[in-house]
Amino acid sequence: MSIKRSHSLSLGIVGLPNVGKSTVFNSLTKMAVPAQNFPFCTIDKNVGVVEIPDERLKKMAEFFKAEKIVPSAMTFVDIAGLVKGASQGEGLGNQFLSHIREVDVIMYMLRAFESNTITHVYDRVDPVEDFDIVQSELILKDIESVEKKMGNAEKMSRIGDEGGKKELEVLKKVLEGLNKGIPVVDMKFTIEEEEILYDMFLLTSKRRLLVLNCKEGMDSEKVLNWKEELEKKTGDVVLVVDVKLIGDMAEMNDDEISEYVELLGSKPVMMKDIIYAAFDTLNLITFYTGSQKECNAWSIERGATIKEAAGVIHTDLEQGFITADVVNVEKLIEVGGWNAAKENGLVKNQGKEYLVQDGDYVIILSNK
Ligand SMILES: Nc1nc2c(ncn2[C@@H]2O[C@H](COP(=O)(O)OP(=O)(O)OP(=O)(O)O)[C@@H](O)[C@H]2O)c(=O)[nH]1
Ligand SMILES: [Mg+2]
Repeated sequence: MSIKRSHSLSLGIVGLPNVGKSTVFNSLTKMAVPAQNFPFCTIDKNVGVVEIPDERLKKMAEFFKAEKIVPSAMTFVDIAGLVKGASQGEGLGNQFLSHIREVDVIMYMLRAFESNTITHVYDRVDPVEDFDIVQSELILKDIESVEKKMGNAEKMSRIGDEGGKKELEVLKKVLEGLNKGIPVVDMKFTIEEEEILYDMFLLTSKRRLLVLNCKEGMDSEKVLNWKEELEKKTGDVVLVVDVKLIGDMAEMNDDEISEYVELLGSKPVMMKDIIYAAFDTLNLITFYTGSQKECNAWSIERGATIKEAAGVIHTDLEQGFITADVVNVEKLIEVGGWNAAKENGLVKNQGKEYLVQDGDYVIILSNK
């Protein structure tokens, strides 16, 4: 059995109240490109889809003079702030946790900025402890879900069901770890166990991305210490972001942004950097298809085969997969198109085991 390779990209934002979650979310709404296929569409107040900025796709579409451009998309989910005891129903957050069950990445928004006017629920600034509080709530919620599932798995295994037995074993292992305060993502599993876990949608089984919400002029040594401590604790990427600035920049046009960046003297982390970081956290790469009619960008996990990539485009293409012609999209444009790329020996014919590379432009031959 192979690992399921997700090609969708969705991110849920968690954190204490008043830390900047909605500020990030709202600035996304301003990234809308209404004429495109993936404008920011608000599915409901707290779910939005935005296209992934992609320079290669832009160049490719210009080259082909494409009538239609279809970028990869990323779904963002904003939930209400969590507080200690949220998993037991404290505060508002608990009821929204179910909204992030199915996301791929969880972004922890951690407040590092001080403010007299914006209340901190615990009256102090400590992003490291805040991370622990929020993660503990997710762990407690997972314990609840695992215990619920165990009842059913026990019944199944008692009547001799093999699947039930295996599930019960995994659940026991997970519960033991969770009870020690270990998030599922930091536990070790076999591929078979991972398969079973995949469908359980546990909150702490998701990859993490950490954002330290700082503000211009803060004590940079303090920020760096927090960043290092969090990196050590989690092994994850920790972005230092001025969320409020991102919010303000969402109101500016490109010229104003360039002017502002010049004024700052250094390039701040922008919304698209957060999107790319999420992309990297999931270990995704982008491949391309298309021509004059339509240019598409697709995302898939690094290490996927061309046959699996075909399945991202259409299940029929995967089932009927015969072979694929592959060339790096930038080289394709550089040499002046398909025929020139072929003449220059840049197009390689690949079988189903070929591992897709970031930036591959592919033409798939399928008998379905
Ligand atoms: N000074 C400062 N204020 C910020 C920053 N980020 C957000 N804020 C302000 O903090 C307040 C709360 O921000 P939100 O983005 O609504 O916070 P939230 O995490 O969504 O809060 P809940 O939805 O209540 O959980 C707003 O008034 C923001 O303008 C920041 O980096 N610096
Ligand atoms: Mg909010």
